[in-house]
Amino acid sequence: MRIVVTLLALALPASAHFPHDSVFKVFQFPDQHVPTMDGDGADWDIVPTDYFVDHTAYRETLHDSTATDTLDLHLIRAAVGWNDRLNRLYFIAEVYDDVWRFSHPNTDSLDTPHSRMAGAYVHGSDIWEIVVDADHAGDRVINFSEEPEAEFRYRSAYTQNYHLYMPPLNGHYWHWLWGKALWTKREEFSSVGWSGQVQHLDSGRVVYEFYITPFDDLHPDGPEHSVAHDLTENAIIGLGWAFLDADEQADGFDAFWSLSKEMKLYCSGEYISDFKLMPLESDLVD
Ligand SMILES: [Ca+2]
Ligand SMILES: [Ca+2]
Ligand SMILES: [Ca+2]
Ligand SMILES: [Ca+2]
Repeated sequence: MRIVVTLLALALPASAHFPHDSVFKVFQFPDQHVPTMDGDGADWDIVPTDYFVDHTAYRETLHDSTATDTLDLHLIRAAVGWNDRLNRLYFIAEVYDDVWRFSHPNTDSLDTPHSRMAGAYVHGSDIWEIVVDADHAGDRVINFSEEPEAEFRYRSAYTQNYHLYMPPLNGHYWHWLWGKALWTKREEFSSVGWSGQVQHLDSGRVVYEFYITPFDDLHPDGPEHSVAHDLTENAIIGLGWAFLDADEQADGFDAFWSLSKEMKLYCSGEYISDFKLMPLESDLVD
């Protein structure tokens, strides 16, 4: 199985990325300035403005539009950083939405292998979807095999797809990895913090921070069976994200705002963007 997967990966053009003419920057946090996941963006004040993207960077791929209505969804700013020692990617977004959806009655069945594989209850909530292909191999997220055991083994193994509920669903359930590696929720591998005076179905502004650990091979059986990606200065990684705005429906989304401007970023590293792991900014060098 592994040989087949490798050949499939090699068949993909490693240079494929979207937009073709862009390389986004990943800010390097020095050890003494690693941000705290608390929904307070003050620890991102050291990040220069050219590391942030605003709402003009996205394309709405469900209706094929770049026309933004900031009264409907305003992607005020978002950025990503990294830290060499902790080997993590850190994210922040500030978003205004006219209708936040983050309550769902079927919580008991959400955090299970079945729901993660079947995609049950995924949509109908506001979601920040993150796709990471850290070794930049163009690896796919899903569709490895028609044989369930093999498919379950390799989903998100080489390119990870995270669905982050924004705010956390029912106040606590914050992310859903598209695969069976449920152990990535442990704090050594991922964490979240957010702030915002918002109620379900009301409008408002949210600040959302989280970190994840990138993997070159993510195994459902645990970290001892997996290969973490070693983030290295000046390397290009594959990274993409999209904001899924659910306003009207409890089981679907109304808009899919993609940073790569591709909707298929959800399923493959072919459709995500290039990001460079930047050196320390000169004013932060000891
Ligand atoms: Ca913070
Ligand atoms: Ca909206
Ligand atoms: Ca990969
Ligand atoms: Ca919404």
